[in-house]
Amino acid sequence: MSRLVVVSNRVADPRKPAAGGLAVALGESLQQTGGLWFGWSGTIVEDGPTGEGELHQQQAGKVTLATLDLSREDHDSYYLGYSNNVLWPVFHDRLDLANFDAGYITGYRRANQLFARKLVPLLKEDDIIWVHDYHLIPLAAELRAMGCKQRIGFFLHIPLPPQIIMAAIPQHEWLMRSLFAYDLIGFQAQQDVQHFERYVLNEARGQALGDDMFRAWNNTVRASAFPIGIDVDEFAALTHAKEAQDMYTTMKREYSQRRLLLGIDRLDYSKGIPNRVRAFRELLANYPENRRSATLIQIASPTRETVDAYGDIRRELESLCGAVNGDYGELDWMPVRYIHRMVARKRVPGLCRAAAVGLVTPLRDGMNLVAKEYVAAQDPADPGVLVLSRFAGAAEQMKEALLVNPYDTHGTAETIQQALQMPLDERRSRHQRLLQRIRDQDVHWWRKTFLDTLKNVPSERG
Ligand code: ADQ
Repeated sequence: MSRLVVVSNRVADPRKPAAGGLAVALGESLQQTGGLWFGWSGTIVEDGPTGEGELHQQQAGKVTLATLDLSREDHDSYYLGYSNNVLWPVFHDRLDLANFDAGYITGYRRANQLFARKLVPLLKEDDIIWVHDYHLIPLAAELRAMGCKQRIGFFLHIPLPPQIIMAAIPQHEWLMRSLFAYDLIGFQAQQDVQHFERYVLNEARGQALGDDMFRAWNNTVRASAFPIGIDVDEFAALTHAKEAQDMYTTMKREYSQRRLLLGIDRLDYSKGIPNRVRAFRELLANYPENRRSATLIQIASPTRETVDAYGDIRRELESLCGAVNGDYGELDWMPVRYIHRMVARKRVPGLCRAAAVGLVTPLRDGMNLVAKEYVAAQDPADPGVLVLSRFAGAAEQMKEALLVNPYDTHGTAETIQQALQMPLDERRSRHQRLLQRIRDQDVHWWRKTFLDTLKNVPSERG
């Protein structure tokens, strides 16, 4: 069995539950094959030389974790700059928030070259390499330039934008050409594959060969959708564990007279949280019977706070929540509870189960795992209703949710009202079908399908 090598910006010890579902899922294959997980250590060396970094190796069971320090300049241009100020906003259709500083691309390339240079000596001839996410798009091209012939797959966790938006990135052609150094590109949704196809046909003047095979720049690659899932069984077990049960009981007691609506996100502009609060406000305005009853709990954990756009969204949200509470709140009822913190993973299922409505309304999202977690946590006998943005990758799979356009405040408010009013038998039948789908295509299915496809994809590189 070939050894699996995973490369991602950050690395986690797959044996620790805090590592999260993805790490645990990748960890399974890494353990089975005595694999290697390679990435940034999280350490920034303040006065370190650019393009250099110390490599650390440690064992986590059968898995080797190899991590690399980054100099301040590499970190700022590769991670904060190009990854989070160019690729993240543009890939989420937010050209207005992109900063095409010319220095960023140099650092992005330099860091990818550094990753490749440090990885090559650790590789074996028949390794299977799986690279994750937008930080590392050019990694395979750098590895190929250093002579690597191994099979290399890439999974993009965020959306691929339409051709016309992609074309706004000054280095778009270089980025897309870099993708052709992989043997397999995995996207979250069919729509991302369509965006890729349009780019290849119209911008690169390449060809679609059928069976998800594409040819451009004298290379052939397979590009398919592999919607990422959650570990449904693990999440169900968490739901029945003490912490989640306690959370559920507390919420049910505290809000016994109320209907809970829940949002759980990183505080990112792609997640559409202000739009959600505006829709909630409209619900209270248009359907007064929800006053003193409907309560929105919005948990928004801090993220990337050194990037300007994140400070802006925080201020906007605080002011919106304050205004709704000021306008509609009563001495014994606050319409919005906004918490700018991470909640402990073990408590998430209990919170989800206590909520009559799960609000997952991003303006754009690669997949959105909270949508799947909300469904997995419900009591099948009396499940809550998922209100889901049509712009989340999850919407392609989760058609039985109530799909909304989060830009349409009025329409979203109407749909939330529909969710609050939905009869029990309809809630049950929608939930049953959603649960079946997320069970059939869970995170283990995702990992296995991607890796099986990567092993079998025709490769010109031997
Ligand atoms: P993220 O944008 O981070 O990831 P998402 O899928 O929504 O997104 O959530 C990841 C996990 O973080 C979930 O397990 C969720 O429960 C947890 N989480 C989020 N906010 C939290 C909070 N405030 N407190 C506690 N836990 C919280 C990217 C892409 C997504 C894609 C994932 C996986 O942007 O579209 O689904 O990768 O590929």
